[in-house]
Amino acid sequence: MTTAVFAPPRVLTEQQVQQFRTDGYVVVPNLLTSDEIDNFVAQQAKPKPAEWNLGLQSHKADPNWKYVSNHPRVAGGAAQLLGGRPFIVQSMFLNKAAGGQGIALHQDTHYLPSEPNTLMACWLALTDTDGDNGGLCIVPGSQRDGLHPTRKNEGKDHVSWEVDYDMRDRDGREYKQKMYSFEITDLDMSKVVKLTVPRGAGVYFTGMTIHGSFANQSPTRLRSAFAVHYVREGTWLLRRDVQETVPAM
Ligand SMILES: O=C(O)CCC(=O)C(=O)O
Repeated sequence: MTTAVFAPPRVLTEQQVQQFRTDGYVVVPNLLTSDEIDNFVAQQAKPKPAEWNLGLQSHKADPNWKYVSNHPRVAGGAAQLLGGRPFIVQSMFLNKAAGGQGIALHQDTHYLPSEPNTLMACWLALTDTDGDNGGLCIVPGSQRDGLHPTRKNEGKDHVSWEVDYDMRDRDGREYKQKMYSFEITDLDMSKVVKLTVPRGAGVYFTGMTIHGSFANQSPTRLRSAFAVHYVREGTWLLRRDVQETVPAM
């Protein structure tokens, strides 16, 4: 019997891989073409069958979400950084209209604990994004400092919510864990970098890298993004709602 060899395309240069290792993130231009983005955005604007909307799991049902989450350049870069086949944990369409709130700076590991912690993301800009329209912000090198203390964000510039999640560990032990709009309490604002990410580019970052965004202050410019969270094959997600990961590509 022969086993299929997993041979993803090489998307990132050695230098880009190195930047991800050192800084906990890397911005990679041209992951999606303009036509691919136009098509995704056009499909999003149309009415869709109700069964395609699975929330964070819509990449399992919606062909357009599936296309982007499994895209050889998007998932291929994740494969390179993970050193193995990426499995899709969740996907999110992050449209922020003029005046829209941001997401308080956080580490994804707080939201998506996993064992081992191989969590990473690819955040794709579907419009030109920057500090003015509420683009992605990062703290370079923060992936090395462990998990930071948090509180629930209640400020008006950032969304605020709270959910009791069902959890299950590898041994089958089940429990509830309260999660909320995490805000890091010891954040050094002088270290926050507001990234400029052009349409079609993606930002890969680790589950430990501090990131988030501020409100869209532009009166006219939409900020639109699509984010996919991946883990390496064999990783156990503790949250039950995202536990059934699917192999990418
Ligand atoms: O798009 C944003 O504003 C933040 C996205 C984010 O937190 C994520 O993709 O994990």
